[in-house]
Amino acid sequence: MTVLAIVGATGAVGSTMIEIIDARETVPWSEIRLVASARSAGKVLRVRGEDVTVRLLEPEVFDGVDVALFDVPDEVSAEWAPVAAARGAVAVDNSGAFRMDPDVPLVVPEVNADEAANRPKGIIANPNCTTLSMMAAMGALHREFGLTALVVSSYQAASGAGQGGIDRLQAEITAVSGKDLGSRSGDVAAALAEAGLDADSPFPAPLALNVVPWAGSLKDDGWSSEELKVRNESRKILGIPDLKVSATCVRVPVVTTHSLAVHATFSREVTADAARKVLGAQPTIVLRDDPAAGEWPTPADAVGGDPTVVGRIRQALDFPDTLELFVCGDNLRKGAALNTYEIAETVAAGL
Ligand code: 11C
Repeated sequence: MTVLAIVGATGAVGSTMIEIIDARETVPWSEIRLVASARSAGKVLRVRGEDVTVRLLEPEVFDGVDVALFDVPDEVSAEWAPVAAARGAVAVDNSGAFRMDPDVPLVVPEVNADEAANRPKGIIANPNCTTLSMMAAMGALHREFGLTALVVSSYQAASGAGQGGIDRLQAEITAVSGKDLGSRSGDVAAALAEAGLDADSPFPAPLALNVVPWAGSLKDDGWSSEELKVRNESRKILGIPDLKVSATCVRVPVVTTHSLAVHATFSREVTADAARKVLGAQPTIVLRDDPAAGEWPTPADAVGGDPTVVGRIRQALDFPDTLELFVCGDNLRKGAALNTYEIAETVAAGL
């Protein structure tokens, strides 16, 4: 008997997790237990062709569980992942609660799978979706060329803010569609106000027909929490404590798939062709890199799929040993549910 629990099973990432599990030819679990807060407990969801009733989050729900996946807010994970671990489960947590804890490994299986075995607290953390979207590519390039610095701009999808973000973007698009918006973005705000959408957004500015240079909460010196996560988590996953990282995180009106423009500097000589060879050999990456043929990565190419899509690979003209590249990864799949589930499969293989 190997039992999997999914805590937060009814959210945007939880639903994607169930899709991923449904699509697997085989799973190592004899039981899959769905768990949620009182608001969703009692719902019935289909998992691998069977009806499963969502159970309430309470300590006993973890009895007999081998691996418990958490996709819930930080404060819920902070309280409940240790409860699951104390009851004998390995908790795999997709919140920010434990990522920088030195006793909790932060795992991307194709980069540092070995670290999943070293879990003194019985907890393994899954990275932030923005960081994750570039880790398959950065891990492969780092192994070959020795990464020393990253300058990153993100183009983050609305679903990074969960179902509320998806719903909000959809409502904004509906509000502006069919309107004559003229040539001024102020007209977008007017259209949203007319539709009663001038408050209660998960985003700090209109997202339809706009870009918003903000994700997360305000930290010291004007940095956003998301930008600091990209820096700290990249260092930990890649095992480069002094990696130089500077990130600007931007929200764009895309429903799902985060994109990143990456400026990556290496300690060893690198060419665009050599990078293409390395990335092309990485099974979890798809290269779309032929601008002459109109081939480059876009969120539409990556969404709904497992691989990270990479392209626009160029040797920087004025920076030695530096590449420019563009990366797209489905933030609900590799950025969240898929990587979390891959960690669970890694753990199950060692049980
Ligand atoms: C976003 N990346 O797009 C964030 C969501 O640390 O897990 C995920 C936040 C996190 O808004």
